This record gives sequence, structure tokens and C-alpha cells, in this order.
Amino acid sequence: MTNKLVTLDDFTINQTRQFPKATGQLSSILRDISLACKIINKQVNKAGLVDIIGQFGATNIQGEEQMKLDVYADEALINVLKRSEHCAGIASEENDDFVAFEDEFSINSKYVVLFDPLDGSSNIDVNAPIGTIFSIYKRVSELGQPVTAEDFLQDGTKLMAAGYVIYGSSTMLVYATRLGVNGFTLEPSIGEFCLSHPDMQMKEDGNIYSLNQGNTIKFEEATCQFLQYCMEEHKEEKRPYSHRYIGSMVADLHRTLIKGGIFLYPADKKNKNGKLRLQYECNPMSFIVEAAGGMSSTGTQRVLEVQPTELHQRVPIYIGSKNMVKKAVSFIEQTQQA
Ligand code: FBP
Repeated sequence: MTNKLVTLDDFTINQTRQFPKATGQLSSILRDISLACKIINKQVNKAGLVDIIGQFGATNIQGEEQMKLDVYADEALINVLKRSEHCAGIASEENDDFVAFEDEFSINSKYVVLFDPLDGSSNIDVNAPIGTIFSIYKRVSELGQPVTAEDFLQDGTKLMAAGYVIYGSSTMLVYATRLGVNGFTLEPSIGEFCLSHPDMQMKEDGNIYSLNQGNTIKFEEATCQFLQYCMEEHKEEKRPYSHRYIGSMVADLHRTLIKGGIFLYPADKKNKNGKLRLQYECNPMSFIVEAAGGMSSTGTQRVLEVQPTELHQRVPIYIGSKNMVKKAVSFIEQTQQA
């Protein structure tokens, strides 16, 4: 009895049928993003053999050294989405400003796409899991006109869909809409993402905490207290928790989504807004985790309700199993009341 493979196309076409008014534009953008990620995956898999490892020799608007794979992934996504006819424009973590597509088809399409083309850049050269993060908004500017900054500065509650691709031991695409979160594994022999993790749900509790503990000296009091809480003995509550940190947000969140736990990149004495980008990393990941029943906070508010003011702004993030995030936030509330 062959177990029928459900491809990403089958799945999205099926979902579209649940909405009589749906035009299929959203599914086709997802199809295009998955194509671009297959192109990126091909280079990632043979990174040691082709000239794709190391620095590109330029810095991005965040002041970070761009890696060759950052630039390759960025161009792959832009080229595929430019040809997609259903995408009116993009904003990328690697580009200073958004890009409006002004050909006759794109200028009339309803959606814009934001992406972190290659997340976990510090792990590229050491063969550790890296990823691509994407999110899709319905534009607010007028169809038939070039997109504007407003289309890319919408808060996360307006997201239509978000997802990531992890280039790890296998290559997976995890995709969320308001209907839920589903995971697809790339079947290399047919070159298709196939449904492998249907209807992903997050545990309310976990026993893994994940942050760069090397920053402890810079942490605020509340973070230090939560860290102490995670590391102290408490049999009933299965503490101390285990510490896991891969250093690629996609990989650390993928583990958190599947096993439960909490990932945090808090504000600290040096970086008042933490490190991770609201529009390219925190909003898409928060949309996915919330759709799977988890929680995501800046420490003082729901990440998805933060009103973006700049394309590349950063926010602190506490994300994962609901009860663990609530616990971390409670330490912040206590220190603020003290
Ligand atoms: P980019 O690689 O896209 O710049 O992402 C930032 C990131 O690499 C995240 O993936 C990861 O969670 C974090 O930075 C690691 O930061 P640090 O090295 O300070 O722990």
C-alpha cells in the first residue's frame, strides 16, 4: 500500500478550495518562494565545493558583514518573486529599502513579501542548520500603483501567512496561515516539498531554554532572574531545564515548535532592543508560533501588536511554550513594579 505523498501544491490548492473567493495568488506566491528556497538549498548542500562560503566583501544596512550565501539567497528570492506576477514588491533584511515591482502584472497584485534570505549567517561556514524566513502581507496601497513603505510597515496581526525553510539534516518548509501550521519535507528524488508534519501544535510547557548565555554579563535583572529560575533544582517542575542554542533563530525555533520550550533574545544593557529584526524575523516567527498555540512577547507586549516604524527595527523577543513565556514575562513585570 503506497502511502500517498501530499505535495505543497496539492495542499495549498486544497486549502484555497475552502475559500470560494480565493484567487490562488497567495498559494502561487508560496509556490514561488518554495522554488527560490530549492535553488538556495542546492547551493547550501554543496557549499564546501562551490565558491559560496565566506564573506561577500560588503556590509548590509545593519552594519553586518554580508556572507556570499546571504547575497546569493537574496538574489534568488528577488529574481523568482519579480517573475511571479502575484507579488507587488519585496523587502529583504539584506537590502536597505523595499523594492517595488512595476511591470503590468506585479503592479496589480495584492501581496507583498518580506524575507530574511539567509538566517543564521554565523553558522554558514560551520555546516550548522541555517534557514530562510518569509512573511506575506496584503498591500494597503492602491492596486495599479507602485507599493509604498506603508505596505511593509504593517503590524504582525495583519499577516496573511508566514513561514521558514530550514536547511538542516533534511530540508523542511514550515508554513502558517490562520488555518494552522504545517510542515513539508523536501523529497530530493522528486524535488517536491511533501507534507510530513500536518497541523503542528505547540506544547504549553517545555523543559528547554534557549538563549546566548555568553551575553549574561549584559543581561538586565529580570533576564538574570529567569535564567536562575531555569537552572535551579525543582523536581516537580522538572527543573533545571536543559539549555540548547544553535545560534540560528530558524533552527532554535524549529526545535522549540516541535519539542516545546522557550527561545529568547532579550534586550540587554548594550542592545536596548535586543538583536532580532521585527519585520524579517520576530513577526513571522511569532505568527507561526501563535498559530501553533504558543506565545510571543517583547517582554512588555505581544510582538504581533508592535506597530513597526522602520523596516529594519529590532525588538526583544520571548517566544515558545505559553507557560514558559508567561513565566519569563512575569519576572519583567516584577522588576518593573519593584
Ligand atoms: P541573521 O543571520 O539573519 O543576521 O540572523 C541573526 C541571527 O543569526 C539569528 O539567526 C540568531 O538567533 C542570532 O542572530 C544569533 O545571535 P548571536 O550570535 O548574538 O547569539
